[in-house]
Amino acid sequence: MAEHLSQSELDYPFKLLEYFNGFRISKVIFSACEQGVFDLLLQSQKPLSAAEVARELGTSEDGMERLLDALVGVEVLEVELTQGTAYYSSTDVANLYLAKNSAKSLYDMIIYQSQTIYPLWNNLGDAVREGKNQNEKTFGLSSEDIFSAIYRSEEEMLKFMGLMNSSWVIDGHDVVNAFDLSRFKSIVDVGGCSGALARELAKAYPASTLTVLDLPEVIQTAQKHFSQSDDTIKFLEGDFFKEDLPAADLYVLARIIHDWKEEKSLMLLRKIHAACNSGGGVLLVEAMLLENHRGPIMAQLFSLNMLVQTEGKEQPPSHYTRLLTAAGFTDVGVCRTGKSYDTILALK
Ligand code: SAM
Ligand code: ASE
Repeated sequence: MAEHLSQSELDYPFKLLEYFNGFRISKVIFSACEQGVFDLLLQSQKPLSAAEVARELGTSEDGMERLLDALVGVEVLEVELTQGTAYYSSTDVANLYLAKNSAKSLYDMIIYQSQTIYPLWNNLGDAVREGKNQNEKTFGLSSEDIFSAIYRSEEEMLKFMGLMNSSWVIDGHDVVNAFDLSRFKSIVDVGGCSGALARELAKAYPASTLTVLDLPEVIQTAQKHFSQSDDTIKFLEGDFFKEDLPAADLYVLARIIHDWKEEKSLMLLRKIHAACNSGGGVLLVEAMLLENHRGPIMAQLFSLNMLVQTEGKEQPPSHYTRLLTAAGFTDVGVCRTGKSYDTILALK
């Protein structure tokens, strides 16, 4: 698709057209994941025709052929012709990231994007007009209590936790190694959800103890559905707005501050500062905007996502630095990873 980009957009708006069609490409990948196309192609070990894929997955042959052709069009699948029949196979990237049970699967991220984010973004125009989230219009739920909307059913809680979990498959390593955290012997991941980031921290810092603090139902679901046989991390039920926090050397706040209005974020940071051991600190993990807000495009899009789903927004490092300083932290250091999530370390 990008082969025409050297030509002027004024002669023919190739780039604009590609962007308009972005939602179609998203849905092609989402539907293929949901139908199990990538899992089937991985298992089969040999290229399959559209008729074979359709038969195995119980779909129409015509619909499946068009879907497979579009996946070849975006280079997620490959195709070869044998005696006039097209045979489809996966690429290494699809096998690694799109198959459900692969080591680096983003399947759970895709399911949440398809089934929750996509309907919310259908109301993006209203979100922009009203300046508030669209939980009420999209799902019939109060827009005030954002996590009771996000966790509106057991199934939704599992899907959201799956989304949170899958991010750290691709971003965990860079985030936990952005700063040397080995001097912090007790680490609490505040709002740590399924425990995925805490597991990455435990791997990188085996001499530190890792505790995941989250709402009681989230902790119970994490233990039931996301625990691993070799887990060294601990879980703690609590409400970080209503209850005292445990003492620790380091508090990790990953994708927490961006959920809330400034006064709530500041209250939480002050509480963390009060509970923190001396010489300790706090590590923020967020998709940070550039200071002039001109990128990265992922952070700009995530900020719109925060608008449709929460009460927060994405921010540049100077905003977080100001909050951390107001809460009493010093020695604020920023590390950009160059990927989706950046980090800030501040000390007490
Ligand atoms: N830190 C995780 C990550 O980045 O993958 C999860 C981030 S998620 C956007 C926000 C987390 O905060 C959820 O796990 C949610 O359950 C938790 N949370 C929200 N309100 C909370 C509260 N009042 N007390 C404790 N945890 C809370
Ligand atoms: C939150 C993060 C997310 C709250 C709601 C969310 C994400 C999706 N919904 O703290 C993850 C990052 N954003 C996107 C668009 O995937």
